[in-house]
Amino acid sequence: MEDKGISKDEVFKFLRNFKKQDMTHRSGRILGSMCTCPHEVGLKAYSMFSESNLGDPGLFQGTKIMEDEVIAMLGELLGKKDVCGHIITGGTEANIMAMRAARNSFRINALNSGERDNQNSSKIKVLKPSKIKNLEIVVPKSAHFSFKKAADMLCLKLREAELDDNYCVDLASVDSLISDNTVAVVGVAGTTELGKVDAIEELSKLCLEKDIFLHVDAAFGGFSIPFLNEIGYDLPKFDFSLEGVCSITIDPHKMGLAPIPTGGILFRDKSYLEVMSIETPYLTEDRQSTIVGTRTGASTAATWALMKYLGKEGYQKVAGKCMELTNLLTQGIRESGFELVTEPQLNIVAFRSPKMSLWEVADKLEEKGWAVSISSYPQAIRIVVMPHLKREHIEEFLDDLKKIK
Ligand code: 0PR
Repeated sequence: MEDKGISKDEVFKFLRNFKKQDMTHRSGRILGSMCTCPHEVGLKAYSMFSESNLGDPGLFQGTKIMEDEVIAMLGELLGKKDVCGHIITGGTEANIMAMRAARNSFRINALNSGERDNQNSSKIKVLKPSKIKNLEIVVPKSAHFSFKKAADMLCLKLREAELDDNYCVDLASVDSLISDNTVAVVGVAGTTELGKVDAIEELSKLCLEKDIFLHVDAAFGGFSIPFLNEIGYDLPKFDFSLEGVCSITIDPHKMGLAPIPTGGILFRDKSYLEVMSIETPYLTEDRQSTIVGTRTGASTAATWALMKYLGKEGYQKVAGKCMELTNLLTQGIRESGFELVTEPQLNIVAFRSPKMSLWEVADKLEEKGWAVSISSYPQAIRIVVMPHLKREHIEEFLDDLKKIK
């Protein structure tokens, strides 16, 4: 850092130079990202609330009201209006919070000799972590790597369930991995690599029967599946209408068009937040359940503004358009002599060449200026058809694909 500052003009000249080196979603060249161009209405709301800190909500009561309203709107979208939760940084933080809530409530239940009490917060005790050891979570092999972080941070053993022929979690495999030490089972509604929706209804039955916390990671699918079903798609149930579902991750910064970072975590009832709450002696609220302390209210304002502005109709159009382009892409991929590894359920397409290696295809696409990503299981070129992609981008990509064949 220099002793004396430089002029504003100089600062912004430097910034523009850095910016030039970044890719933009708007260019249509980013094909492997789950993020997209934030909507202008969200950006405006975001900048209006850049000083609000939901870590100390008493100081920002208007923002807190908005957070409660956003959580209620998200809950309603996902089958239960009276849910609890927070707007946080993204899917990783949401999944870590869900695993923390599951672990802590498991411990409390175990300490209370197995009795589940979700209503009465006065029964919550100070926990002695050393008392209960070797706790585990069962996640599909397709689950996002954030569960590995959660397991590491929370000292949980990660048990990975196999997938079926459609790359959804295999229920028999989940069942076989459940033990007396299982604190949570995870299902995914929109897997990171292939956009698959697990059989959450079946997982819900299993978890109810075995009295295990079920978390649904709908970071990607949460902002599209409900809207697609409203316009005639037939995607499986995955939300709080299924009694066994205890928590859901839903990310406004993915299909919700909100600025980065905006994630969402919802819990069926407030006891799950209470089991994570820590005393905060000098703040305006005496307990806090989130992982981070200082937490922007700008993400909340952006999500509130977008949900109000776009309404269901707006989000139906966004999700519907992405699916139309997904169909155009899959058709073109087949016609160009490439193979889809599976039929897309959402707006993610994975394919490979019958002749060239994966890396050869990826390199050739990169040479032509396309930023694709590679899925690990099964290995394939992966394209996420996000709202920043337009018909002309898909057509241009398909032209290039034909050329490299
Ligand atoms: N759950 C699921 C199902 C996800 O797909 C992701 C991220 C997460 C949780 C974690 O969310 P955060 O990254 O918000 O914490 N999925 C993308 C991925 O890892 C995120 C991403 C976005 C990656 C843009 C690259 C990129 O350019 O692939």
